Amino acid sequence: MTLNFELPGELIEILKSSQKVTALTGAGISAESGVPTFRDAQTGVWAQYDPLQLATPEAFQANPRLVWEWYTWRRELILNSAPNPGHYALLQLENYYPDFLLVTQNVDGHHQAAGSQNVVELHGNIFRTRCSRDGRVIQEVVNTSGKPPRCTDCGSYLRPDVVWFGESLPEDTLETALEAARTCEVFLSVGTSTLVEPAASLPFIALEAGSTVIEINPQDTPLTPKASYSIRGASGDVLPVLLSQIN
Ligand code: BV8
Repeated sequence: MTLNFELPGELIEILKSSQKVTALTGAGISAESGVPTFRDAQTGVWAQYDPLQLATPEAFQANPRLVWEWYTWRRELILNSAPNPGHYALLQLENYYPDFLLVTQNVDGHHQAAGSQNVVELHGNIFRTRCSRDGRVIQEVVNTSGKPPRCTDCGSYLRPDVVWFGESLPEDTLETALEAARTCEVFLSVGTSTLVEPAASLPFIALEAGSTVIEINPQDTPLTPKASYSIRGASGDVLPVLLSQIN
C-alpha cells in the first residue's frame, strides 16, 4: 500500500505494539545532509565517472590515484555535512524500541554521528583505512591527495575500509543483518534503491519471515509492490512524522 505519509491507524498500532524492529538505510537518508546518492549524478570533476566503476578493486588496481582521490573528495564532502532529522529520528527509534538494530549500506558514519549505538555497517566506513595487502586497519583518518599512502609495514597501498563491488561483505556483519531481518516484527527500508545485493534482499527476507515491511522513499523501488506499506516521501520528513504518531 502506497501512502503519502499520513499513517493508517493499523500501521500506528503495529508500530506501537512491536518490540523488535530492524531498519535498513541507504544513500537516500544522507541525501538531505547534502551527501549525493549513488543514483545522483556526481558533481563537478567526478561527473564523468560512474561510482559503480570507481568502487571496485579493479579500478583501484588500474588507477589507485583516481580511486583514492575520489574517496578523499567524498570524505571531505561528508566532513562538511551533518546528520539530518532522518538520522536523529532513527536514534529516537533506537531509544523507543527494546530491541532495535540499524543496518546501513552507507559508509558516511552519519548514523553514529547522530548518536545511534546499534549500527551495522554492511559496506564499511569511508573514514577507516586499511592496508590493501594484509587488511590491517590503520587507526587515524588518512585524507591525503595524490596517490594512496603506503602501509608502513609492507609498503602496499592503503585503501578505504569499505566493501567494493565484487567484494564479499564481512561474514559476521552480513549474518547479523540477515538474522535481524529474519526475526524482526517491523522492518523499515529507508532511502535505498533496493538494487545492490546482498543488502537489497534483506527487506524481502523480512517479508518472507512475516514482518511488516515499511518502505520510505520519494520514489518507487523493486520493493514497493511487495512492501506492506510504501510511504512516498523524504526520510527527513517522514521519520519525524512517524515518531510523532507513535509517541
Ligand atoms: C557481493 C561501499 C559476493 C563503497 C557499496 C557481478 C560481479 C560481482 C558482483 C556482482 C555482479 N553483479 C551483481 C553483483 C552483486 C553486486 C551488486 O549488487 N551489483 C549491483 C549493481 C547489481 N554486489 C556486490 O558486489 C556486493 N558483494 O555480492 O559479494 C560476490 C563476490 C564476488 C563476485 C560475485 C558476488 C558488494 C556490494 C557493496 C558495494 N559497495 N558501497 C562505497 O560507498 O564507495 S554499494 C553503494 O551503492 C552503497 O553502499 C549502497 O549500497 C549502494 C547504493 O545504493 P543505495 O544506498 O540504495 O543508494 P542509491 O543511490 O542507489 O539510491 C538512493 C535511494 O534514495 C533512491 O531510491 C532514492 O529515491 C532515495 N532517496 C533520495 N532522496 C531521498 C531518498 N530516500 C529517502 N529520503 C530522501 N531524501
